[in-house]
Amino acid sequence: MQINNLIDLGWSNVFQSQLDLESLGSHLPFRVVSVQRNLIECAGLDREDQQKQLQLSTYHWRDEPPEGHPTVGDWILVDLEFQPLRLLERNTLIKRRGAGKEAFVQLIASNIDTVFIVTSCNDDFSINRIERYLTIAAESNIHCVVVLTKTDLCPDPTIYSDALSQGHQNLQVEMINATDSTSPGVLSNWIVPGQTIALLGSSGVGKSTIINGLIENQEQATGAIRDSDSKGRHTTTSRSLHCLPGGGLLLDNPGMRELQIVDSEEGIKTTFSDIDTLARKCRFQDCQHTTEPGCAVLKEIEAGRLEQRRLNNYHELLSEQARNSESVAERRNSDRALGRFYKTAKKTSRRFKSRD
Ligand SMILES: Nc1nc2c(ncn2[C@@H]2O[C@H](COP(=O)(O)OP(=O)(O)OP(=O)(O)O)[C@@H](O)[C@H]2O)c(=O)[nH]1
Ligand SMILES: [Mg+2]
Ligand SMILES: [Zn+2]
Repeated sequence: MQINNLIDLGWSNVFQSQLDLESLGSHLPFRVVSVQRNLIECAGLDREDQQKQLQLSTYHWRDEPPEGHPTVGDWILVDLEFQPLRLLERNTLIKRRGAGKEAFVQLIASNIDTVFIVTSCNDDFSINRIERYLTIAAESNIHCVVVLTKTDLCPDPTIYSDALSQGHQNLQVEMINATDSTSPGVLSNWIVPGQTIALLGSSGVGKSTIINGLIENQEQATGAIRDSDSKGRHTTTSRSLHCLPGGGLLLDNPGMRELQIVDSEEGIKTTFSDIDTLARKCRFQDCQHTTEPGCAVLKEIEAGRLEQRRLNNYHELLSEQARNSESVAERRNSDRALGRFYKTAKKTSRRFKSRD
């Protein structure tokens, strides 16, 4: 990663304005470029404005709730000895409910300006899943572009783009062969110097191949998919940020098996704004748009102007959102109570020790 100034790393007024006069002389901002287990890899400039890589331990944030932990894309303020002080407030945040039985929020990336939703012209393609990604990004007002890969392996890739344009007229879609060095060039239109783009999508769709093509280097390992079901083999195992030669940053992500939404009420409203607007015209205020008379949403479906699939996915995401947000809120409360318990226990033990 070669940088000459902080703007190359995505620094902007949004972050600058969070520094007070004291911080300006004695603190340095570093951007998180990868997080692996307990190690945070950061990039920034030292006092002499020389490029510097920094490795920090996550220990500093041990008492913070999950959302207070550094994630890729964050800005961390350090002192002149390069010791961590605090995280700067995030401009945007992409998160999901972590996989597994335990309810917890998993941070995917922060301070992202654009998301490339990458999917290939094969069995991976799913509009329902694309709407999930759109919802997660919309929750943070992040602009999305759908990137359809493997157009070279598909006799008629327009089938996929046509399917997408139904009900998503304003969605920007790019079609590429990521293995052809000239093809990812069309994505350059979306890459603005100083801005950060996250590539999200299932394993094997070509995220790392796109990154290698755009940075003109084989920085990221890529791996073949299974022929039987077009599924990838989870070649990329951790998130990492990469600088492009012409400016702009790309964030590679491991393919996600499951993308459960959480805290995404606004994201659903934005992604399904057509249904949300129609719902206001339903006869009953609490209309569920299933069988109710006078339902404006069902009327649109009957008229062929709204897909039943889209309504089903809307319902599915709404109930998932309610379920996950509730269980995560319960978990947050019990974590807080546990935190209070430990603090009190620590204080009591200190009091007893000082009496000994
Ligand atoms: N023919 C063709 N092959 C592609 C294209 N994009 C990616 N591939 C191939 O698909 C396989 C998977 O690509 P990767 O870039 O590793 O996929 P990924 O999305 O990074 O996968 P994970 O790291 O597992 O999440 C590799 O063998 C690539 O060469 C494309 O547009 N056309
Ligand atoms: Mg990869
Ligand atoms: Zn209705």
